[in-house]
Amino acid sequence: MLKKQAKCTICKTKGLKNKAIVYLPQHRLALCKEHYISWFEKRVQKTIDEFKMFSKNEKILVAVSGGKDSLALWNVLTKLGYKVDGFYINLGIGEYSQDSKEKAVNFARKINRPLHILDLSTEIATIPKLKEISNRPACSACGTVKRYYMNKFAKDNSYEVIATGHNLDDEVAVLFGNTLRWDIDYLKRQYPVLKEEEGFIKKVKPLCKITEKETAIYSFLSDIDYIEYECPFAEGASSIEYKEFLAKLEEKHPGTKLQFYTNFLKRMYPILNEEKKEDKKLIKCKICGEPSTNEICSVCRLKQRVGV
Ligand code: Q46
Ligand code: ZN
Ligand code: ZN
Repeated sequence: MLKKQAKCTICKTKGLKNKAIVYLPQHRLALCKEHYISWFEKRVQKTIDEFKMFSKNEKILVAVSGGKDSLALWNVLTKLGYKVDGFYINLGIGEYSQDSKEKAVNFARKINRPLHILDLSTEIATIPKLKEISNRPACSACGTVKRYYMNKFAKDNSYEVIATGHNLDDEVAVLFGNTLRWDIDYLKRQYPVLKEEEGFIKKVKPLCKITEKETAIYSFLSDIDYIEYECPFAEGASSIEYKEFLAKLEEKHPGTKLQFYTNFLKRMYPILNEEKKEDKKLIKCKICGEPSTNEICSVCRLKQRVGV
């Protein structure tokens, strides 16, 4: 909660008396609009530097969903002077896809950057159709095809890095779930940078230390028009339950989420990756040539089931 009449912490140091509109308890800061926006952008820059994510010479592709995180990310990176284009996948999920596409297209126009659009219905099939045919949860088929087409598109169009809008809440919820299951294989790979490896482009998460709420405030203060409702398939995902639980903890003990995540990266991640066990060998899919752990990759298998 923001104390009534609180003054901006940064303004105060400059002898100014601007009222704070945002209070960040875990950082002990109260900020005015201008200083909140610059705090947010500096924090993203710091994360990029800390994890050596990319440089200003690299061609970056940001995965745009039309939601606040991906649009805020595109906005910040562009303002920070990076060369970033957008990539939107039309998943064919009724009204949700129509509305989110409109937001992505309008935003690209606003910041005057190219937005590439890939239509899943012409590549393979829409998500509702894939869910029906594959008999798998929508999100599992969706995750597989999104990863595949994003990577393939980036490679075919000589992008060097893929940036996604995953925020601290997303990362902490996944970390929490993986820890509950002691899923070592996933924990070993939970890092804000996934290095380029055979057939895979480097992937980064520059918002990994910023909460969903902080991104929402940034988007609001920056006049970013984003889709405000979730994909209908998101309902019931266990990560939402984890997020609710973690939000309660955070309320009682501000800073818990950030600590859980950063201490994992600092203390646990290196231990998990100490022994360099050979990961499952990647081979090329016999049909499309993309990297895969099986002779035929999961997208080509899905395609076979769809009959395309
Ligand atoms: S878009 Fe796809 Fe999400 Fe919708 S079907 Fe699930 S994974 S919830 S980020
Ligand atoms: Zn200020
Ligand atoms: Zn394939």
